[in-house]
Amino acid sequence: MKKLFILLCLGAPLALRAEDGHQLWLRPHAAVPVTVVAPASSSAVLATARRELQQHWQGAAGATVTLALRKDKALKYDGFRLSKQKIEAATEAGLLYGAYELLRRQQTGQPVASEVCNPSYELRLLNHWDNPDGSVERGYAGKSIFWRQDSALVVTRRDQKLWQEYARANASIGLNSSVLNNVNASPLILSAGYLGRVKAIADVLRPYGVRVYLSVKFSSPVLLGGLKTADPLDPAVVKWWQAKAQEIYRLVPDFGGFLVKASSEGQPGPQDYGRTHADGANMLADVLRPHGGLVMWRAFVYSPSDKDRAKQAYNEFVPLDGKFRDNVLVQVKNGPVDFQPREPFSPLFGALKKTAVMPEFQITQEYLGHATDLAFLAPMWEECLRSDTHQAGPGSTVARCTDGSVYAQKHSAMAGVSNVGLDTNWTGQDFGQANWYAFGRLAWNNTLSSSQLTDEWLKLTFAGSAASAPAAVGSAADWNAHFLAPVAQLMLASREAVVNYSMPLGLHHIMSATHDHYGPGPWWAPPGMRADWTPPYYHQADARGVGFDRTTAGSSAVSQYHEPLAARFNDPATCPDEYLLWFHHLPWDFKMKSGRTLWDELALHYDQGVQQVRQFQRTWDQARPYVDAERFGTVQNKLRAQSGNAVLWKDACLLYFQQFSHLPIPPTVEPPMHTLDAVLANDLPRPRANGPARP
Ligand code: GCV
Repeated sequence: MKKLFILLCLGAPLALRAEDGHQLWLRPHAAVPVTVVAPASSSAVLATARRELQQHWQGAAGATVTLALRKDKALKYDGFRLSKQKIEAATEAGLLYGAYELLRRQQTGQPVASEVCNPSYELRLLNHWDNPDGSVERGYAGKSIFWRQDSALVVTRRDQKLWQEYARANASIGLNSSVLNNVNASPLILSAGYLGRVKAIADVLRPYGVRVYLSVKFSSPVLLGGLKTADPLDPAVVKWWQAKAQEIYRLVPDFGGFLVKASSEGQPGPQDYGRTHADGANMLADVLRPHGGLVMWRAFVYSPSDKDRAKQAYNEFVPLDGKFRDNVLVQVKNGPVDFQPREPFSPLFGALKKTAVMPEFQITQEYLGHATDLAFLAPMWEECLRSDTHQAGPGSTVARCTDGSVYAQKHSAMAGVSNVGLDTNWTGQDFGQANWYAFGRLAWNNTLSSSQLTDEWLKLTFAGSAASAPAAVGSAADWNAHFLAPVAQLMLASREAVVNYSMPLGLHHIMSATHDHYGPGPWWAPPGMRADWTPPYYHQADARGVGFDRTTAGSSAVSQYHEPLAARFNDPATCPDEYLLWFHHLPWDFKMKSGRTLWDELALHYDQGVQQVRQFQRTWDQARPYVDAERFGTVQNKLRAQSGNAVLWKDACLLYFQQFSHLPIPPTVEPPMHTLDAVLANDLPRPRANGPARP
C-alpha cells in the first residue's frame, strides 16, 4: 500500500494529464486485476458494486473479493462488515458502500481491519435549491444539473451522463437521497411534464442507491389543481394529494417523499388556514404512508412581528412535540437563525423528544464567501454535531439526539444544501468539493473528525496530480510534509478565518444584501425593509456597546437552552467568547477574558482573519510543485480575491462600528485600506421591483 501511494505521489502515468476538477475525489488510477465473487442477481446496485471494484481495485493483484448478502444483528440500515477481501451486508446498497470504503482505504493508505461500518443516519440527503427554470437559489457553481428552462422535458445523453457521475459521487461517500428542487418550490414541479423528468433522473440515480424526493409547495392543490383551498383538513385537498402521490409512485416506485417549507418567508402553509405545522405535515404523511414515503417538514420559521427571530422555531415547534406522525421528520437548521458563519446550535435539538429531528447544514457557502472564498465547513458541522444539548443528561449531543441514540425514532436523517452546479468542477471553488465530500462522510459517520476528512479528501483529490515530477516531489514523506500537512492545516483553519474577518465574537447576519450576502453590510437597512432582514437588528450597535441581548434581561433566548447552558450563556463572564455578542449587548470597553477591551478584541479578530488568509496564500503558493497547473492557478486566484474580501470586511466593520465606539483602532492592527464612504458607496441598496422580497 505504501509503495502504491509513493507511486501516486511520483505522478503515475494516469495522473499526468490536465485536471479540471470534474473527477472530484474519484480520479482514475491504473487498476490492478481482481476477481469479484458476488451473489447471482440482476440488481443494478450490485452490478455497480462489482464494476467499481473491477475498475478501481488497488489492493493485491489477482485477489478475489467476495460480496455476500447476509442478515447480521450488528448491521444497521445499509451498514456492512469489511475485511480486506470480503464485504458482507444485509442490503445490496450496503455492499456498494462497502466497495467504496474498501477502495477509499486502498487509495488513501488506510488499513482495513475486520470491522463493522454502520451509517449514523438512515437517510443521508442533499437538498438542491434548484428551480425548474434552471437557476439555483444561493448556487454559485453555474445552473442546475437537473433543470433547464429551454427544454425542461427533453432528456439528453449529456444529462444522463452528468446525473450518473453525480450519483456515483454521492454513493461513493454514502449519500443515498436527493431532493431535486428548491424548498421555495414551484408548483410546476408536480405537473406531468416535470414528473416525467423526475422519473428520468430517478432511473439514472437508482443503480447507485440514490432515491429522489421533491420539495412541494403547500398550496399546490390551488395553484396546480385549481381547488379553492389548500386546507390540510379539507377532504378535497387530501384527495388531490392522494391522486398526485399515486401519479408519482406510478412513475417512480421508490420515490422517497416530500420536503416542505411552509408558513415561512412568504411560503404558504397550514397556518394560512388556522391549522398547525403538525396538521399540515401529518396530512402529507398519511398520503405518503401507503407508498412508504416520508415527509421532511422544515422548522425554519420566523415572522417580522417577533422580537427575536432566534426564538421563533422553538416557540412554534416545542408545543407540537409528539403530535407528528412517525413518518415525519422535522428538519432543523444547525443554528437558530440562518446558516451564519458561527451560531450556537439550535435549541430545538434535544428539546423535541418525541419527534424525529434531522439536522440541516448548508454546503453551499451563502454566508461564507460563495464559491470564491475557501472555507472548509467540516469544523463547523463537527462543532454543531458535538455540542452537548444536556437535554437528556450530559452527553446528549446534537449528533446523538438526532441519530436515534438518545430518543426512540422510527427514521433518522441528515440533510445538506448542495453546492453543486453545471460548472466543470461542480462546485465553482475546487475546495468546495471538500465540503460536499465531508458532508456525505459525516452523514455516514457523525463522529468523524475534520482532520480525518481533510486527510482523505486531499489524498483522493490531489495525490499524484503534479503536472511534472520534479525531484522535490519524490516521496510520500515529501508530499506529506510539503503538501498534505500544510494544506490540511489551511483547510482546518479556513472556517475560523472567515468567522474572524466577517462576524467574530458572536456577531451574525451583518452581511451585504446588495451583494447577495457576499461581503460586509452592517449598515444595511433600507427604509421600509423588515427589521429582521437588516443587520442593525442583529448587531444592535449603539453608543453603549454592541450585540443582541438574549439574556433573561433581554429576549431570554438563553432560556430555550437546557441547564447548565442557559446559565452559562446568560452570564458574560462564563459565556464562551465565540457566542458573546450572540447572547449579550456589551459596552465597548467591556473587559474580555484576555484582559483586552471588547473593542480591541474585536479589532484583533478582524485583523487575525486577514492575516490568516494571507498565510493561506503563502501556503498555497508553496504547494505549487505538487498540484496540476490548472487547479493551482484557479485556487490561487480565488485566494487573491478572498484576501481582498477579508480586508474589505475588516475595514468596513471596524470603520462602521467605530462610529459608535469612538475608539482608536489598536496600533497592532493593519490600518484600513478603504474609507467607510467608499465602501458605503459600493453598497447602495438595489431597487427592488416587488417590495421587500427576501434580500
Ligand atoms: C431557500 C435563507 C436564504 C434563502 C433560503 C432560506 C431557506 O433565508 O437566504 O435563500 O431559501 O434561507 O432556508 O428556506
